[in-house]
Amino acid sequence: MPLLKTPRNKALLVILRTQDRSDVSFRESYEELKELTESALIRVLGAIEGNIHEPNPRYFIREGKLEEAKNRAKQLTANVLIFNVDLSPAQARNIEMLLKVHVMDRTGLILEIFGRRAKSKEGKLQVELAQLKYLLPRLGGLGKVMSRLGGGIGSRGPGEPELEHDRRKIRKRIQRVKEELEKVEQHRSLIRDGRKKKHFMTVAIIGYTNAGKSTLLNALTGAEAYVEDKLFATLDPMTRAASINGSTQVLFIDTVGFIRDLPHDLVESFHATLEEVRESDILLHVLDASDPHAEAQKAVVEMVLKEIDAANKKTVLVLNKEDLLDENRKKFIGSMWPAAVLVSAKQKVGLEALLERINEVCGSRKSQGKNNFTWSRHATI
Ligand SMILES: Nc1nc2c(ncn2[C@@H]2O[C@H](COP(=O)(O)OP(=O)(O)OP(=O)(O)O)[C@@H](O)[C@H]2O)c(=O)[nH]1
Ligand SMILES: [Mg+2]
Repeated sequence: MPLLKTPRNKALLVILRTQDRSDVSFRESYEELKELTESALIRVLGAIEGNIHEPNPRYFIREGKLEEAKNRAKQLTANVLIFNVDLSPAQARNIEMLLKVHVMDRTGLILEIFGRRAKSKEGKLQVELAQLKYLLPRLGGLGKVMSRLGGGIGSRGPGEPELEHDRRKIRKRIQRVKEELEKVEQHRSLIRDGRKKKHFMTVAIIGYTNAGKSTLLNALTGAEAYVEDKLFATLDPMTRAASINGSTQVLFIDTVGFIRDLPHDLVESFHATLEEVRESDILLHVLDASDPHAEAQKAVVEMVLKEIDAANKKTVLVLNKEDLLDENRKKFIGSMWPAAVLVSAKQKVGLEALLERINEVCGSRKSQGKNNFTWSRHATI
């Protein structure tokens, strides 16, 4: 059976430590890749690890590691190797050819999750653009990461004329998707102008994936945004209103989560969504305070904000999942981030203090003190 048609639902993870990411431990990489893999609904059967001093141009890993991967995959009956690094299109192709097993890299895996999650027209277009850009240089391998996309693109054999035909088709489609996305952006920009005229305050909820952004949106506004203990549960931004002190109308915008080492192309594809972040009055940076890697995750989010020109916005740091913290951890994070607001979005704890802080930071209305501070969900807009 050609590899293209075989399933990719049982994975052997290949965890590599490279020179430029020597700060990330095997354990951390393994846990992240496992979560990503499971979020893509692929089962993890096992993992192998290796240190890479200098990537092999042909296969990224050396012969010995290839042999080990082959044997473990066979022994576990894995049908896909998932790498925690990004491979060049040729490297992925070469490994597939040699080992006769599907190969996915970290970006391919993230795109796979995005593809499953996007629901709105805009979300789907953004994901399709990212997938097409990823797919273009990868045509010609045995397995096509996104073969189900683009109306059968890549479903034929790897002959050169056919490949050229597919490439042309993809380039055309990229152009079309970009044009459609431009229309979406224009539409969004009109909506934003309308909000500005009505003096709404817009608050973008941003943060690392799985930090609890959608849970917080739901808690603050009574919305019913999709919440799940998986990475990238949210792909489509949702906007909901609440009012503070009966008058200040606030629009909260939920956004796609960030993750470290997101390829630039991928960030670019979410331009329309990220524009909402850039144009908002204030950012709520939600951090999972119970995660041992919270500090590193905060740094990643700040880096992405820089990349999208939103680093200088007024920001309130929200330390979420308070209910999971013991007293020691609370003290520790309290001293580390004294200006942050501690909440539990799930238990709806600390929300009034958070809204008061938002009100203060925006300076739109003088805070009236805790006792007579009110907010209502589902404000009419
Ligand atoms: N214990 C606890 N769990 C929480 C809290 N807030 C969110 N969670 C859980 O964390 C997981 C992720 O929550 P989401 O709201 O989907 O997180 P998100 O930041 O929107 O995630 P993405 O959309 O995937 O980026 C879910 O299982 C939530 O139930 C909290 O305050 N306490
Ligand atoms: Mg979410």
